[in-house]
Amino acid sequence: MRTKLCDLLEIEHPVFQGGMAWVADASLAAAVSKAGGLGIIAAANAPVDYVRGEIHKIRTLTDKPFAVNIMLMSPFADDIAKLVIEEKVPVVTTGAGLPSKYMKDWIEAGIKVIPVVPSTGMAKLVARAGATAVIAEGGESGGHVGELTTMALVPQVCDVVNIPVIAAGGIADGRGVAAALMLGASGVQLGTRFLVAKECSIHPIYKNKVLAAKDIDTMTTGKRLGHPVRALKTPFTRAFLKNENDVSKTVEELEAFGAGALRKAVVEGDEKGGCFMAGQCAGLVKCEQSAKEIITELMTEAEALLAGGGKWAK
Ligand code: TUI
Repeated sequence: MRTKLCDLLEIEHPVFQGGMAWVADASLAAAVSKAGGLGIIAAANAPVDYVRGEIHKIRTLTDKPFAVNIMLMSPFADDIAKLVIEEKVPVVTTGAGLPSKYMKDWIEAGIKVIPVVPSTGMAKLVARAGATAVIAEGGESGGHVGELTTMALVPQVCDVVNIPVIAAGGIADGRGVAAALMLGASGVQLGTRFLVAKECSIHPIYKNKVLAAKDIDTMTTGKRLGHPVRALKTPFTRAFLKNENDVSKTVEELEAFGAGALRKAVVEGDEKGGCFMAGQCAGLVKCEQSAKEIITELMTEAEALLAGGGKWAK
């Protein structure tokens, strides 16, 4: 299945792999890009040398297009913003903030800029600033989430911008892909499904938790900090919520409690202290597959559903 997004980015399938912090490295991104989607390296909170290394690595693995995701709350965001220009990264996605101050330089450098937007207001703003496309991410997704749901957000964003919209949040199979295209999206971004890709090197305990998760097994914490995060319900998330509801705990204490918890989940598989970020669609994720198998299955299922209705896909 091809959409205008495929021509714009020179990819075969309109599928992005989310730029998941601590998870989305060059190996996973290369596997997705080789399979015809857009692989994304997460800069997350990592320093510039790590991200440079991953960019160099992906170039040894594939000559297909890829992206770097810049987490705008990172203390290194300014350095990574310069790095992507130096390294001539073809596509940049952003999350957890407004990328306005960087966009002019990126666009002048020929970088395609695709910000995650949680609202129509932000979508209009980045479109006016020259974004190539926007990712409309609903609060069903894992990690740092906005308020609106994918179902409500995607068509409203499609109505206010003239650039392609990529739907994210709650999509894990071909039904989600087909639905997103019917809402007006030109592509999809999936995180949770790619957590269990064979080429995804997170701890096996993390993968097993995602595979075992049911519909109601995620929750959000961190509203009081201004950046709610969705993760699997574990001793960590329950303890975090308890602290959050305890008015005697300061914001600094809460931040300190959460620090390092994602790394503990991804690297150590720490069932007690780890924060296992995942989306509400974890219950749809049933088995480990290669990135190629995931993308092929998504496209085959969506095409079958859209046969007949496919004429509406943009
Ligand atoms: O960024 C994400 N997901 C993430 S980032 C992350 S790392 C992290 N860890 C702990 C605490 C906080 C972050 C884990 N998952 N998704 C994209 C996304 N962007 N979702 C929501 C937004 C967003 C929110 C507000 C984008 C822009 C925005 O602008 C508001 C403003 O005024 O800056």
